[in-house]
Parts: sequence; C-alpha cells; structure tokens
Amino acid sequence: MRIIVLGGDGFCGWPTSLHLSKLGHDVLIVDNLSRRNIDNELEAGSLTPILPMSKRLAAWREIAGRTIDFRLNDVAQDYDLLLQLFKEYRPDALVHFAEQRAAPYSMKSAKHKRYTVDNNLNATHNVLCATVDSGLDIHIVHLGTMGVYGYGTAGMKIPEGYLKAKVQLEDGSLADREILYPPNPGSVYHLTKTQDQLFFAYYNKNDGVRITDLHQGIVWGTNTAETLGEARLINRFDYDGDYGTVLNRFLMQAAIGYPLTVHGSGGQTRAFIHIRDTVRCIELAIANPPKRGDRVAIFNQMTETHRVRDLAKMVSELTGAKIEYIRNPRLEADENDLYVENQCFIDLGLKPTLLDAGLLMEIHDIAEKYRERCDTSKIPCTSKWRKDL
Ligand code: NAD
Ligand code: USQ
Repeated sequence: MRIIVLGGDGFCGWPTSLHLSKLGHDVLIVDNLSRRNIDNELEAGSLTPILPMSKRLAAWREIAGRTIDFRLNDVAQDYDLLLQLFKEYRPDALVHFAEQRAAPYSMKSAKHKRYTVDNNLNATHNVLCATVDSGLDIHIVHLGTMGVYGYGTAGMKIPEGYLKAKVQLEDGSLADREILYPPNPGSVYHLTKTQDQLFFAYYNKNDGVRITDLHQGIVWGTNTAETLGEARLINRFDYDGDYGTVLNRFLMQAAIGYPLTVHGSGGQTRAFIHIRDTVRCIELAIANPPKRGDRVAIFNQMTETHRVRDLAKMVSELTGAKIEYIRNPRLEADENDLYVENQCFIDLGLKPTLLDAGLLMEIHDIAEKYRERCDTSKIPCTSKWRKDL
C-alpha cells in the first residue's frame, strides 16, 4: 500500500513509519518538525540523541534497503500543499499523528492552549477536507486518546467508542441506541481529541470518509524491532515535565537517582500500551479498514491499566529508587478505577506486550546509558491546571 504518515518524526510516528516500511508499504512522512522546535522552546530535548530527519532516513535506506520519503509541511496551516501531496502521492491509507500531544504543555498558558487548539483542530480538519477535495478513497487512521472518555467507568468497562443506551420515547417505551461515549476531557489537549471525534463523525456521515480512530492509552517503552540495536534509528525518549509520560519518567528518574515524582496520592489509574504494540496496532488497523458506508471504527488501543503509585512501587522495588509524593499540579481525581474493553485489537491478532521486569529494565538501562544528557531542572512538572494549584 501507499501510506502517508503525518507526524512521522515523533515518538509514535517514527517507529510506525519504519514498521510500515519494513512490511513492504511505500511510506511518505509529512511533518513540520514542530516537536523539535518545542524542544528548543522548552530547552528540553529527547534523552536519546535523535538524528535530523535526512540522516534518519539515510540510515534506514542503508540498513533496511528501503526508502521512506519526507515532506516538510505544516498540516494545520498549509492546506494547498497537503492537498497537492494527496493528489500526487495517491495514498491508500493515512496515519494521523500530527498533533500537539502533551496535556501539561497544553495547560501552560493561554498561548499554549490556543496553539494546541489551533494546531490540532486545523490539522484534523485539513486532513478530512483534503481527503474529500482530492476525490480519493483514503482510509484515515487517527491517533486519539483514552482521555476522551475521562477516567471513570460507572462500574462498567469503557466500550470501544460507542455506548449502548436506552432512550425513553414519547409513549414511555424504551428504545436501544448507540451513541458516541460522552466526552469528558481532562485538559485542553484532551479536549481537542474529543472535538476530533465530531469532525470524524461528520465527514463520515456527509462524505462517507473511511476512518479508524484509535483511542490510545499512555505509551511506554522506546524501542521497537526496527529501532533496536541501531543508534542512528533511535526513537525519542521524553522525560521532561511537559512531554515525559509517567512510566518512562519513573524509569528514567530511577536510572539517574532522582526520587520518583508521584502526583498526589498516586491513586490515578490509567491505561497503558508498549510502543511495540502501538506500531502493531496501526499495522492491524491499516490491514482491516472499515468498508465504505461503515460508521467510524473506534478501537481502544491499550493493553493494561495501572495505578500510578503501583507503578512507582514496582519501579522502586526493581531499582531501589525513592518515591516522593508531590502536590498534584493537575486537576484530576485522586483515586479512580478504570475498566476498558480492548477486544477489537485482540480479535484482529494483537498479542499484548505486558509490563514485566525485563522490559522495564531495558528502558531503565537506556536511560542510564544516556543519563549525561539529562537536565534535572527539566524534570519537575511546572505546568498547573489552575493558578491556585
Ligand atoms: P510527538 O509529539 O512525539 O509527535 C507528534 C509529531 O507530529 C511531531 O513530530 C510533530 O512535529 C508533528 N506535528 C505536530 N503538529 C504538526 C503539524 N501541524 N503539521 C505537521 N506535523 C505536526 O507525539 P507522539 O507521542 O508521537 O504522539 C503522536 C499521536 O499519538 C498524538 O496525536 C497523540 O495525541 C497520540 N497519543 C500519544 C500517546 C503517547 O503516550 N505518546 C498516547 C496516546 C495518544
Ligand atoms: N503523573 C505523575 N507523575 C509524573 C507524571 C505524571 O504522577 O511525574 C501522573 C499524572 O498526574 C497523571 C498520570 O500520571 O495522573 C498520567 O500522566 P502522563 O503525563 O503519563 O499522561 P497524560 O498526561 O495522560 O498524557 C499521555 C500522552 C497523551 C495521551 C495520554 C493517553 O502524553 O498524548 O493522549 O497519555 S491517556 O492518559 O490515556 O489519556
């Protein structure tokens, strides 16, 4: 297939591009390198030394004998170039990672809130508009988030996108309906993902665009089969207070002897997935597109749930790291249970990579290897959800 990967320079996009290329697909990465610019803005970079795009792609050509093309484009701003790319490249599928994805970054200031909304909503809308405008039947695979649901479940498993509801009719009888699960975002970033869902529902209904929306949990790990053992292909590893996600942060903190930063009581339960499973899920989603006329396919892309303090304890027992309970800069429930349905990917053949000591230590060891690159002043989460927190 011919596949465009929007946001293919990022943490999920780079290993996905390699994986799809390795499978024999023709891949074109489109990215505006905004994440590298945000690294400059925050004066915080990837713990692992990632190469510039042209060098990454040259290494892949040399190692795998496969070519991945690249176009520098802002998907949210340069609509004409995006449309032209679609018409020239004529992709069968498109994977859309090109959004600002950190909740803390989206809450830093009015400027960051507005950037996140402008960037994410325009990027998604431009992709949909250009798909229709091009006249091509492109299957859009989008990376959404588990955070669109909120993290509470009223005692049931969170379904894959659609909630079975009983509605009362005029005559008092009950009718069955399936509705989009009520959105309940916990940050401006998560809010943009709930809005993305409405764009998808509308363009699917109005224009028959075929869409798979993947509600992904927190991604952990760094290596995939394609990046392992080859420094020039190394994936990014975010550890700073805005972009670093919780489990990778704890492993990195343990590696440099920094106390594990648990927010509040650490009773927050979240969904997780290893980066290897991320790339496999995208392979499966591309191989199993919705048919023309089908509604938006929504899959929960996660493999397990964990409480933050349990993760901290696990990492501490493995490494001897100290745990520090710090004031939570976010507005979120102190304690929550989370049950999530994830049968769609299992049925398609996903064999979940679950958290185990070996994999945790692999990440810890990578962090240890690059510890000299860590700027410890960038570890604290300084972005507050409200000024009074
Ligand atoms: P990332 O920031 O590492 O990568 C995003 C990439 O998109 C970057 O290379 C960036 O330069 C590019 N980009 C952003 N806006 C763009 C624009 N307007 N035009 C062109 N390129 C643009 O993020 P990631 O961790 O790889 O996440 C990718 C997607 O997966 C995001 O949409 C995110 O919401 C979703 N997701 C990530 C996680 C996670 O834990 N990392 C979990 C769930 C969902
Ligand atoms: N947390 C800590 N200590 C830390 C960092 C985080 O206790 O040092 C806590 C947070 O308060 C939160 C939880 O860990 O309760 C998760 O935080 P996170 O930064 O790991 O993840 P989150 O902000 O939810 O965002 C990440 C990705 C985002 C994706 C989302 C999936 O950055 O792109 O959409 O995970 S989900 O969480 O399922 O919504």
